[in-house]
Amino acid sequence: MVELRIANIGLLATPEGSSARRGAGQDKIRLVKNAVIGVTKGKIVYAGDGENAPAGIAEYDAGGRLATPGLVDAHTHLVFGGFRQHELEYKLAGMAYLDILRSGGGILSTVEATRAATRDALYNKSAAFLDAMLAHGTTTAEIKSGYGLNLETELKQLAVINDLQKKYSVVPTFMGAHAVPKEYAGNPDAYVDYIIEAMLPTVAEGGLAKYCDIFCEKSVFDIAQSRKILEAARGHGLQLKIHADEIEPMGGAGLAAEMGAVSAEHLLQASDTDLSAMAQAGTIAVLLPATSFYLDKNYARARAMVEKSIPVAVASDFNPGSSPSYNMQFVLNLACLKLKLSPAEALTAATLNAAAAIGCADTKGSLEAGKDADIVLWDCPDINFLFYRYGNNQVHKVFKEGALI
Ligand code: IZC
Ligand code: ZN
Repeated sequence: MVELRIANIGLLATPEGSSARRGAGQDKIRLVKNAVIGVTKGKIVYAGDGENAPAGIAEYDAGGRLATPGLVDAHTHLVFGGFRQHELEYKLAGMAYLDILRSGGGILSTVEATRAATRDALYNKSAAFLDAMLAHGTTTAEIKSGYGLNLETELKQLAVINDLQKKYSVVPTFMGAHAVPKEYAGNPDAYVDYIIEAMLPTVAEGGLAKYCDIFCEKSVFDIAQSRKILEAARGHGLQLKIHADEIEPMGGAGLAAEMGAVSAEHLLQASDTDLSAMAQAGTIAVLLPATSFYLDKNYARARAMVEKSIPVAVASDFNPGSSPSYNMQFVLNLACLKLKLSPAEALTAATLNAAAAIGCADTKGSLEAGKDADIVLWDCPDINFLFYRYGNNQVHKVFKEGALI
């Protein structure tokens, strides 16, 4: 007898396992028609055919709909002050993302707004985003700091993320190396030292972050500065992520492999050699196609990555500049149409592989006994339908640890 039976699931679609799937394995998902999911104490205790399903104390009728694992958004910058709608006109006038940043705007304008915001205001705004994300099928998200760029505000952002953790399933990443703040303009090495001497020890001692990330990009942080920060972070027991080879080819993907980073993100310009190094090291590629769309860039070479046996995840990159949307359904449309992932590969990318990229594949990312009951029922008959339609919210209902949202 289970506490809750989610019955009459037309099709259950899920990757399987507790670690990232790669190569041909990324395309292999389990499909069960006329399925039932049994839930007790927020955990899945049964996921399979209706005939052999256990009885339940309560029953929810899925109405023949598609069930998948809750989506996992493995890369967001969702705690921020203000927005950047004024940049739309700069973009239309032909100004590039990095030019806006070099002129003191972009990330740096969000830094000003985030420094000025109270912790409560940041919490309320972020909680509203997470509620809206749940309504769009995202049940777990990674969140980066990086709009403080001084100790006080980085700690404020991380405190907000840690507060959100009490109510939402979120994973905190420290990203003090997101840009060089105006206080250190023209002197990035001094800012790198400040991160290493003043920020990292406090963040690590407070247990405020699981990962350390860095924006390794032309005119932001170069390879030597990135290596220095990541080595220091690793020394403090943080795991590593890198914004690598997004706009200019920098060799960040190779650095991710060399440093044993859990993941490398973006990767539009990553070289074949560096991709092979990632495959060898088991580095997860976190691809952000909504950012390619929004910056009007090319798309990462996802097919080459799958062929090289790199586990591929996708994420929204939700932030006020280069990706002002948290909608993972749109990310999945792009994963199929632009990254050329099959629907099954795309589902794996947004669930199990994304969970692995943020260290929670043991509890999230698939519909299997023992995992958290984070389940989305879609107004769709199958995953082709889910990924072929776009622009409308196709969520019917979301269960978070067994509770109907
Ligand atoms: O606020 O522009 N790419 N960091 C690196 C971002 C985008 C966030 C932003
Ligand atoms: Zn990012």
